[in-house]
Amino acid sequence: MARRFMRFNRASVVCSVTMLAVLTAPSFAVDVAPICTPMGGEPLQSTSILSPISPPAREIHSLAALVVGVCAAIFIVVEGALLWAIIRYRRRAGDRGEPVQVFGSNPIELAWTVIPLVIVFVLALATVRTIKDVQRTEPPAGALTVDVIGHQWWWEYRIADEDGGPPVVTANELVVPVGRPVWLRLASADVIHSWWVPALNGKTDLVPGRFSNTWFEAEQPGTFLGQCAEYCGTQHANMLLRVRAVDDAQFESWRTAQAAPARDPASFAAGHSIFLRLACMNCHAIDGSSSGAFGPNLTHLMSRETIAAGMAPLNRDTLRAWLVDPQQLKPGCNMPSLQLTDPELDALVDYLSSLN
Ligand code: HEC
Ligand SMILES: [Cu+2]
Repeated sequence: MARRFMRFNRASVVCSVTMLAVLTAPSFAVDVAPICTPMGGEPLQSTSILSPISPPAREIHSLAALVVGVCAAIFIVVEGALLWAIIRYRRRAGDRGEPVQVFGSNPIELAWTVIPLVIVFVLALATVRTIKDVQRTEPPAGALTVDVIGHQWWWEYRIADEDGGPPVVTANELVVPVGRPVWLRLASADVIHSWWVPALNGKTDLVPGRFSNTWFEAEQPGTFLGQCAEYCGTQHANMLLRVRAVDDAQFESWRTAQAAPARDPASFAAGHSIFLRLACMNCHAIDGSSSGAFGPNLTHLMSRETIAAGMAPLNRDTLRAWLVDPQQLKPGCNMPSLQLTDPELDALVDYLSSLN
């Protein structure tokens, strides 16, 4: 009898330890394999929520640490008391009959009512405070305003011009100045998407028919990766995010280059005329040539590091492969194969890769 109880005790210890291990196994870091190292050679940041470099991301991280810490303390106290009781009061050889029966204890009842109440109250206050800071309703002072439009399966960015000029329009890769707040106004062109760059901020949904806001401030230079975080169709997993934080001077020169007119097509007349002759121009804008808005703006295509929302590094080879058949690289995406001939492909690639 006694030996059987000992065995039961050992089993419960093994059970508890296994449970502890499973429950605390790190399930935070969702790593997206970086397919392309940044142009500037700056560090490529991981997509872990454990390395925040922006105030809202840091606040979310601290709140998570507080909640996990409190829960871990509760777990240790409760599980410790349980183990202690199991071992201390186990049935020993010679024990006969029922142990002493105890009914009710005001101090204990009070303790396990009041302590959880206080804990819940503290966690609720900390959460409300974090939500208030993270979900601002007004842009932070001096913020750069950027409109983000989610499309199946790519991101459109419109960076406002403080001097009232037209916004800079680009796709998939956002460049921002280090140390300046960025105010995002998010909208969707089709279904619900979610903008999530874990190092910068929590997830913000882009809901058709309404605008949402969020903000971040990159405190270090770097390329920060993210991922659409709301299932939005076939290529949801390949709707990647890339935010490059650079110093003020680099940002201004990037912005000036993006605002400049597209490269004069004169020296690439063949490719340019194919672009205008085929359906390309209905879906894509190139300043001065076309204004399609269904697909990414190609005015300064080659200033980007990747193609098709982060799927592959952008270069002549991937560009050509994309034009041969977008469905090969990104099955189900909203660009059809236009069945181009080899000379047409060559001419188009020459023209498009001049757009820097
Ligand atoms: C029916 C609309 C449509 C037509 C026609 C079309 N495209 Fe696209 N294109 C898209 C969409 C949508 C994407 C974004 C695909 C994605 O990433 O999911 C895209 C992506 C691209 C990209 C990659 C852009 C980037 O930054 O990742 C290039 C380059 C491109 N198209 C060139 C062309 C050319 C050249 C033509 C004509 C031969 C053409 N497209 C015809 C809709 C179209
Ligand atoms: Cu999406």
